Amino acid sequence: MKRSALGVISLFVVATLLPVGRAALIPDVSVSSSMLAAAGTEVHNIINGSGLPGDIRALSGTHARATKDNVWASGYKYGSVIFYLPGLYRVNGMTLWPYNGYSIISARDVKWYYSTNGKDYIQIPGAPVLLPQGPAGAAVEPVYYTWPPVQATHLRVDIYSNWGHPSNSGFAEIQFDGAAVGVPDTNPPQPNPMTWAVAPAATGISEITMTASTATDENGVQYYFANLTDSAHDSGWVNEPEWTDTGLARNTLYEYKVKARDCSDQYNETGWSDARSAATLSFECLEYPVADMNSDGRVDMFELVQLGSEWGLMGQLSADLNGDGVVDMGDLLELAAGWLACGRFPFEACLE
Ligand SMILES: [Ca+2]
Ligand SMILES: [Ca+2]
Ligand SMILES: [Ca+2]
Ligand SMILES: [Ca+2]
Repeated sequence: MKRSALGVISLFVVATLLPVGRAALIPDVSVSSSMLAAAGTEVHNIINGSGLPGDIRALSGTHARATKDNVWASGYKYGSVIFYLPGLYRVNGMTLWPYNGYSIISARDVKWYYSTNGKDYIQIPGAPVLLPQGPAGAAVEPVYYTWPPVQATHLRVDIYSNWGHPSNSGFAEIQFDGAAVGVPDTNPPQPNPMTWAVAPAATGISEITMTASTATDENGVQYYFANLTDSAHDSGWVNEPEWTDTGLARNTLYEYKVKARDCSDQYNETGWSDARSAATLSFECLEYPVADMNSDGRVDMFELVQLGSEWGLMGQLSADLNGDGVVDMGDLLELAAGWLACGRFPFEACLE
């Protein structure tokens, strides 16, 4: 029972993620398996769109409740299923509908492989190794997976266990996501135009940090941050969506835009994001003088006015610099001793 509940939870979590970064359905995939078939099912039921809306292959949509004509239960618990792609494809994900008949048949522990010759297989980095259990005798929602693209003519899944059945493992449907190799990429990354995940913000007197939305593209992405105030500070093309502009002037407003491009031969670019600005700090406080009541690193008119406003009062007061419970001449002497003490960096900020 515990495993069953876990399966439902993991299915829910994965299935609610949006299918981001998807390329396109790889059409006309065929399949074979050494695992035979049970209950009148056939292995091609997992790749021919059976049970999907209109019984048409797709990367999304609900798979109807299991019948012998739309799912596959194997005759063995363990084994391999081989998928034959209609050419060389860059494969970057799949949509999987877990077995939804007698649901303990759902394949559980698996490994995914790719090949360009049908003989030598390499495990796909980032492909799932634990699959969720499908519902029992009900329609099943798609589960989306993506991984860094691999080029393949063949894919293979090795099945090591199921969700509890003594002898059969299976799926409702599997469809792969990718693009034919040799077909030019004409689509820029998403989102297009680019957007901000975290708007530019100062992190000191000379640095502003910003984060673009993480873009997706089947050929990978790069980002370009433009400093509209001083183009000498543009980032150039960088691989990470977070970027820090350094060596800036202090107390200065800078404006930024960001765009992304894919890493295909076409370098398709998104549109620019909207412009956002941030000002570097005018100073940083290296230390706080004893009489600095407002923690701005300097003892000045603020403190004198504060002392005047609390003059003669008793209790917990910010101007009670010597801590004797009353604001009086003793505190004024402390303030005078520390007058214009300054712990700001750079030092010019002490004179402003
Ligand atoms: Ca099916
Ligand atoms: Ca692209
Ligand atoms: Ca102060
Ligand atoms: Ca005092």
